Amino acid sequence: MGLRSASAADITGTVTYKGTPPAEKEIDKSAGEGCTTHGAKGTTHHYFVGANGEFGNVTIYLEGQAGKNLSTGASAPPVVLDQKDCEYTPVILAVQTGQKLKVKNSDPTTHNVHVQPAEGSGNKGANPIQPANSPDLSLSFDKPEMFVKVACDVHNWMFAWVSVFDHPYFAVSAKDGTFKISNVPAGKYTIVAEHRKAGKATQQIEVKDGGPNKVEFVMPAEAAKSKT
Ligand SMILES: [Cu+2]
Repeated sequence: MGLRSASAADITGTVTYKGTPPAEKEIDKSAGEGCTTHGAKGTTHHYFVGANGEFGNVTIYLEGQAGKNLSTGASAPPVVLDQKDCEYTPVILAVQTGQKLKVKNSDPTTHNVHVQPAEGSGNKGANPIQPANSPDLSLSFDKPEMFVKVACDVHNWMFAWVSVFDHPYFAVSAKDGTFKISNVPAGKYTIVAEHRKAGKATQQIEVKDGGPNKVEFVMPAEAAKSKT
């Protein structure tokens, strides 16, 4: 870790989707052997929006923390990506540089895990094959990058996106739209909520010892700007 101020606190908050999200596309898994234990029909999972707009799977992070050598990824517990019924669970993940991404195959079929960083990102691509009942794969990333694409070439509907940070100040919102970024040194920050389709929303926050340090995001960002 780099230098830390003496006091630190958690940032908690919620993300709400305002309006009706675009409909998901249907996917047909019937061509995939071992994919249909729970039915052949699926959908894309771009928007995780609850009945009251609770917006899950949004990546939230503090801006301006990159390049400060703050990553604790080497000692952080692994983040798990499972493959179940030929779908990724979860589809949105976030890790630190050097943190293990453990990939499981819970299916009775073969997947490959095609990791596709953007060109020039500094992250290496990979495409390991993972037959049924094979050991978990362990992947990691060297450089910060938003939404590294992970796909399966056997099942062309399988996608997951992994964001990589070189600091620990990020979270992915849960199904109920809540998130928590732990142990943030006291101070002023720009906090960003980013979603692959709904864009970015930013806010300023001053983190104080003893809190409450709450942030409420409304997305898409246009809706946030126009809210009264
Ligand atoms: Cu697959």
